[in-house]
Amino acid sequence: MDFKEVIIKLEKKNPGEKEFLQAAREVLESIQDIYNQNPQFDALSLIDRLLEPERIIIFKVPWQDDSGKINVNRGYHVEYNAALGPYKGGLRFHPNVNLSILKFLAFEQTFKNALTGLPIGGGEGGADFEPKGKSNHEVLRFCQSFMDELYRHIGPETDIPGCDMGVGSREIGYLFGHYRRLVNRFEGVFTGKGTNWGGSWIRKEATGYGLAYIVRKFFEDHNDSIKGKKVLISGAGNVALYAAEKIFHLGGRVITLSDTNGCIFDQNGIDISFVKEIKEMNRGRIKEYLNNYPKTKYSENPGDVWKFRGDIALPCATENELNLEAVQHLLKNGCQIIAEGANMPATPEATEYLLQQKAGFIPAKAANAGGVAVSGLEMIQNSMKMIWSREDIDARLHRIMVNIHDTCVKYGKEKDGYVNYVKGANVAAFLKVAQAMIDQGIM
Ligand code: NDP
Ligand code: 2IT
Repeated sequence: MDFKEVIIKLEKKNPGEKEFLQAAREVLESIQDIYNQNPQFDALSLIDRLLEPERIIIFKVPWQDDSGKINVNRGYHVEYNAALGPYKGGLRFHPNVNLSILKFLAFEQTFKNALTGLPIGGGEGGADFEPKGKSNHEVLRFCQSFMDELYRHIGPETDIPGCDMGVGSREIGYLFGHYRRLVNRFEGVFTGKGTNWGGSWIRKEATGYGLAYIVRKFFEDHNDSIKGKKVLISGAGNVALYAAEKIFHLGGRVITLSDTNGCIFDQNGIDISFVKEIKEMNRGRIKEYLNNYPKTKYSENPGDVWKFRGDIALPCATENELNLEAVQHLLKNGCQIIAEGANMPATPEATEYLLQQKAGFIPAKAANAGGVAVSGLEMIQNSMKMIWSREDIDARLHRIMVNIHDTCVKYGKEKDGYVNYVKGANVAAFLKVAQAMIDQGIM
């Protein structure tokens, strides 16, 4: 099977869906060999079936702002593939949300979830709504209107949304509260819930902590450690902050963070607790860091993060934030590993260059799987009506990340010893999803 033809067909069928096509091309490139070595895959048209989401819902979300004006946003829910379990993935509220972005996220999520080893399929939803700058009441009204439609499509055994950009504990609370009221049932239909009403310990921290754990395992395999390493991180949201916190616990020094307005650089190490206060508690701007640390360098270009010298680079902001020039800079400056906290932060050219250079590079579906893994653990706890301890969840998260790392090594190690984590992650996940689809008949 020539995958060039598959790509041409996919482009025709999904015109203009830049991000979805980008994510699909990367996976196709990795799995082409294994696909062709197993003729049963093609005999069963597996690739065509995998490239089509099972269901997409698009709906209107009207809501009233504080001035009384009625606004209309567009809501989406992409139920990509449930061969391994109910649809599971985040909800994203961001002004640039469109079908292509949510399809790319749901497609990636299907493979990522397979790597966790938990019984979860892949999905993603969201809306082109900007929570930034809105009052709590406006966010509440938006979430209620969004849920007025979404509640029909989700359920603890069907589809369980969780956090992504612009959706954190506040939004999950508002969404869950309205769902509960609409269906008159208290059930584990969301993850990322408050720990006093069914949420799991460590879910908030899980993506960032998991990212640090997989990087630690990478260094252990090279008889090295995170201790004393300089770490460049982009973003200052959920993923970035908890990656920074765990890196600090493990003895690394986080020297950059960013938001959409700019980035900060402190050679001596950033005070993570203060950034948490600015971003998590006050929903402020990263620039406010200078109020307490006036000597910190600030640039109005968030992309400047990659110009500094660091041993580890963790892009944790958004897709396509790390381009070819940035990775060339990083490698020239001696960066030993780039691990993706965000989904698809490296552009295709950057990814290609990193693999050509045989650089240490762990792609998102392996590196940031800790978040959805703990979401999976939250679902298990909810269905057992039990709460596991913080220590227990942390240990399970750690085991899952080490296992994902080793799975990538198993499927991605090349003859010269270089580990192509992109290939490893894609092949391992594909084989798992493909087998489940074959077992279940034609779907
Ligand atoms: P948040 O909304 O909590 O934070 C996003 C952060 O990134 C904000 O600080 C935002 O700045 C910043 N940002 C966004 N775009 C840019 C940009 N172009 N340049 C610089 N900074 C930018 O989102 P999350 O931390 O939850 O998500 C970040 C990434 O991680 C996304 O790709 C998401 O899909 C992925 N992810 C999230 C998981 C989760 O559980 N939350 C799990 C796995 C992956 P500002 O404050 O100015 O908006
Ligand atoms: O990209 C991701 O893995 C997430 N946004 C987490 C989704 C979830 O359901 O916890």
